[in-house]
Amino acid sequence: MGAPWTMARPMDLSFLAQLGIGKTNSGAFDGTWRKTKGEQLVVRSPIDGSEIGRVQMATAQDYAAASKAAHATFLRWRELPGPKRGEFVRQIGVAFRANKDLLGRLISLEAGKILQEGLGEAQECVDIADFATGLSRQLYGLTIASERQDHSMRETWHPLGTCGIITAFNFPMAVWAWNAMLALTCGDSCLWKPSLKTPLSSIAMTKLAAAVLGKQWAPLVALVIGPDADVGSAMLDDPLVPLVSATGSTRMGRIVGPRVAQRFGRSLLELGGNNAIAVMADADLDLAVRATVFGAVGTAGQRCTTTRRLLVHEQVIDDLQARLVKAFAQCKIGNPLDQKTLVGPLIDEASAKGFDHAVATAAAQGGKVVVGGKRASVKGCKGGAYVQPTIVRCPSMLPIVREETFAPILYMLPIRSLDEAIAVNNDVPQGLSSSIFTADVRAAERFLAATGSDCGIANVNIGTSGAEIGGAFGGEKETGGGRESGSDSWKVYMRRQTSTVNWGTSLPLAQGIQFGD
Ligand code: UN1
Repeated sequence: MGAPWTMARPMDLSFLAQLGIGKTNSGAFDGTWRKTKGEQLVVRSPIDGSEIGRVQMATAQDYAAASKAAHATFLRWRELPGPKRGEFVRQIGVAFRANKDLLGRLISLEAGKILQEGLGEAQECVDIADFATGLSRQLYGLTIASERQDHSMRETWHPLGTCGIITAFNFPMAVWAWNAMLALTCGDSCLWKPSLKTPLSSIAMTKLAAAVLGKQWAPLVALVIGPDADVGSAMLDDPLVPLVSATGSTRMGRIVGPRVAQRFGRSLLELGGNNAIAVMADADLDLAVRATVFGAVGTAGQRCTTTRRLLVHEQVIDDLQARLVKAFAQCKIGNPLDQKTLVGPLIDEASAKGFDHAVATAAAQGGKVVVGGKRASVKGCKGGAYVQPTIVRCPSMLPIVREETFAPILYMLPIRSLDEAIAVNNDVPQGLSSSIFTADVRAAERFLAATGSDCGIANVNIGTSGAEIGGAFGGEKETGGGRESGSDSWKVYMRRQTSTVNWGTSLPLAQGIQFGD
């Protein structure tokens, strides 16, 4: 792995064929690849803007066919015992594992993240398949003490139906895998609407999973690549889709949540983050620097969990700033397939404009750019949108700091106490990830307490990004409240049933009610 994929032939596309991707690809899978009649989508690599493939997009008709097939297959799939479903999921994980290098490279090519992070994302797909395999034997319910004589009460979990999965460009494979592997184990079918910026990743994953599932079960991993107005809209209103799991912007979530609720569907929302690291005066600054660089600069600042705010005790802020300025300036910006690169391109020019706008706005509002702040040009990658990792020193929470800009901009603010760190951490509309660097166990525990961070993820002495799949992933407030991946997140993919059984010979009523006797 590695060597042949470096700068020598960075845009060698021949490996795509090994993932079943051709020059022109169908944008809808309902068990077979449909002859779609939608517009043709030209897929470009953010690395240099060059074309890497085409997709004939799905129409509303293709959507309906995929939804129907997914639902029909669900009706049979739900009858299979959980561990039998888990065996399919295990084999899908084996396929991910066997193709990890190719998948990592495709992520790098299509989403622009550096190869190491592309491989990390492919590994996340393997990990969640392993997790879901084990889960298939652990879809536990409860037995509950009944108040009535000779009665037993229990709670069981049953398959729900088709799970609609809407994913963003920044995790073009893993977010689907988090949802799909759990959904399949839980006895559901899946219907995936990927970002139009990363359709080839979705085709590759669907082909791998469908090959394992075989003809009989392949519609469980249905796919529709098409515009929001056609296929996205159809999914939100589709009564055959009881759960829509959507990852993306808060703006998107504001549309998805109410639309799905309108028909009493369930939605699982993973929306914007505005994640802070608090660095206390007693923190290990070496650790804090490393965690901050990975959190702010990794994936070119395009993770939901990216560190966007650094809240630093005034006693150490100048020291930390000097170290970070040095570290940021040393991050190599370049082609993400080059092993030395730490910062790849932003997804597109619109994102780079967002970066320019945020930097200019921060400066206008009283922030000072202490490193970065400009576009970068990368040799051989003229068509890509590259920017410098940037730190803006802010006197306080400027208005722009409340907004999520999907780019490597870190706002650095002084704080004077733990209480202030917590208050500033919580003083944004979003609530995804947070962390504190301190050697003081009291401060750490206070940050994690009910009166501490209000985020779905709160860490100590590690950064805000790079969560493991074993935990429940998601956040509060404008982040949307959803939880996916590990822990008991699987419960949202199932329906809960409470059953009371009378094994006696009389009919006592609950609450001791006497009715007519
Ligand atoms: C996202 O940015 O949408 O914790 C998800 C992380 C990754 C997932 C990020 N495991 O950074």
